[in-house]
Amino acid sequence: GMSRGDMRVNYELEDSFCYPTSMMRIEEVCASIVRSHRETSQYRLEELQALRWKLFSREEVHAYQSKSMDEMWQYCALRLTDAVQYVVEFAKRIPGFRQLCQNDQIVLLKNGSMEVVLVRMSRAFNTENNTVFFDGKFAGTELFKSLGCIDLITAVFDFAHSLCALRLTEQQAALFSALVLINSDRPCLEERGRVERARKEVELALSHTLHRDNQDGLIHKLYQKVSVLKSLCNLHIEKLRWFRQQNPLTVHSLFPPLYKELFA
Ligand code: MHQ
Repeated sequence: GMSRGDMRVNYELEDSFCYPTSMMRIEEVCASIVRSHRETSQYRLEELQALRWKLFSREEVHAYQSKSMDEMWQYCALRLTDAVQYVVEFAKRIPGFRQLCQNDQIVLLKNGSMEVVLVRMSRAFNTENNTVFFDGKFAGTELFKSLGCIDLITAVFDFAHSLCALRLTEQQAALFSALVLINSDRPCLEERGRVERARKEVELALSHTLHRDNQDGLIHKLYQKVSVLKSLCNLHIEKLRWFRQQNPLTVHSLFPPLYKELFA
């Protein structure tokens, strides 16, 4: 006769017939992107939550403000490059990204890694006092004064604030990060069709997750953020050009190679 075990197998088969294969595929895409995000998030959310009231003292802020522009740019470029490296690792762990040709992977990272860093910034942001986790403690905009581009810093902080207001879950943030990265509108893609298909899957995964979370309305708010991200990254590159005009040797010999490759 038939044992209970066989019955269970039959039920599982039946279950999978009820779902269209594409739905199982979407669940898989969701799970792998969320896992990639979790494994490469640099800081865990609980870690950041526990530290959110650890602020720099007045003296420490003053020490950062007294650094030369040169020194502060070098330091921030280093911190930013660390963060970018985690984003590169995130990308490499997404199946839909890994399957693209090397040229297109590089194009997507060149155009999107800073955008993903800015999405990730909202995890490390405390909206109650407008501070971000930087170098072990929480810092306000004034700490970055010596960079000489407070307009960029203010815009970046405003963005983090507005993204925090959406109160994304880690899963939603992971899928939004993948959406920002896998963008088939980037110039110089060799296999645009494949990037489009990979993007469609991420879009489905994101809308599926938002639907399940009863937050379908978030999708258009997230798409609005994409254009802000692009303008922030352009502003960052513009500021870097401005800095390089004054300190070409610093950029040339003291900035991390990956930073130069991506932004200079
Ligand atoms: C990441 C952790 C993280 C690390 C570094 C002018 C210039 C070179 C940069 C943080 C702009 C200055 C960055 C360091 C400023 C906007 C940069 C400098 C999430 C992102 C986060 C918090 C970065 C956010 C942006 C910062 C503060 O897991």
